[in-house]
Amino acid sequence: MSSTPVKATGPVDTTGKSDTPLRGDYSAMAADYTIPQGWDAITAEEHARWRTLYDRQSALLPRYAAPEFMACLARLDARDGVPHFGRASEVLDRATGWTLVAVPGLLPNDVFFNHLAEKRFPVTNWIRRADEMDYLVEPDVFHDFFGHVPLLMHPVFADYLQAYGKKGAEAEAHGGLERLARLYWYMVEFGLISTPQGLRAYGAGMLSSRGETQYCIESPQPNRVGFDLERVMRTRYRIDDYQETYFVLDSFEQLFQATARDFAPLYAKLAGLPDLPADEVQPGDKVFTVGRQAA
Ligand code: HBI
Ligand code: FE
Repeated sequence: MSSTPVKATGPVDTTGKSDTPLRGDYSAMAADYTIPQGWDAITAEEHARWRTLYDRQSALLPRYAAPEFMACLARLDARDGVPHFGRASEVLDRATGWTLVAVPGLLPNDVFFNHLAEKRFPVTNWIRRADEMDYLVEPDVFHDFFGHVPLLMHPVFADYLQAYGKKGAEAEAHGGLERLARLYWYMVEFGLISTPQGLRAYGAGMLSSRGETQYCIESPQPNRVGFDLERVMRTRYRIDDYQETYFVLDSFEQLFQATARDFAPLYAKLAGLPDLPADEVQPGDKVFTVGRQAA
């Protein structure tokens, strides 16, 4: 099973339905949903669980992960236990000006976007239980830190994520939230990138999941389609299983360049077009087949 985070329900519902409570403690948070990390209260058993997850995923990286992801992860020196967000923020700040803030879990879209726009990445402060090593409903500290933080050390990707966050207010104003969420889901959580050695994973949702790290590169089942902003914004996605389509970047620069335009006219144009299913190749798609680059 995938450990990809499903969309929140409950106090910070990001999908319009609120039926199950969220794991984190939202009772003592600041107005911007931040909380103290509570690093000193992390138990030896929790640090050991972090090391198990870290070592298990790290073993897969040389075969499946983008080289940039591996190089950035190494600079964070985060193997020994659940990272101290303040100390990790010092390393991150020197690299790209980003810092980490501890949060109880998923945030309302507007709060989340505002943190990204100000180069603060929200990291959940709790770790999954021992019986959740392979499947997790909400993102925990391992998904958020191991999955998302490494590429915040990469200047181009870090600039993309800030530019993405700045698009939040525009999306709220122009009915584009769902489309902006798809851009995050496909290109931050589940993105692939083309390299001279073949396709590699860089998305946080796949690289924090043992099963999906391998599946997204090796399985003949999902579609792998060259990145196109409108195509991504029109394409629905699954939240409770491996993805049926992965989008492939030529470079992180390509993703950053895609945000260097107003999205409002795009939202207006797409409003008149039907959504696309997650499991179908479309006319005009640049299709990558397993084992070879695009035909
Ligand atoms: N909150 N903490 C947290 N982490 C996320 O990744 C996150 C979120 N809230 C909303 C959200 N992601 C998605 O809806 C994005 O598409 C905005
Ligand atoms: Fe995530």
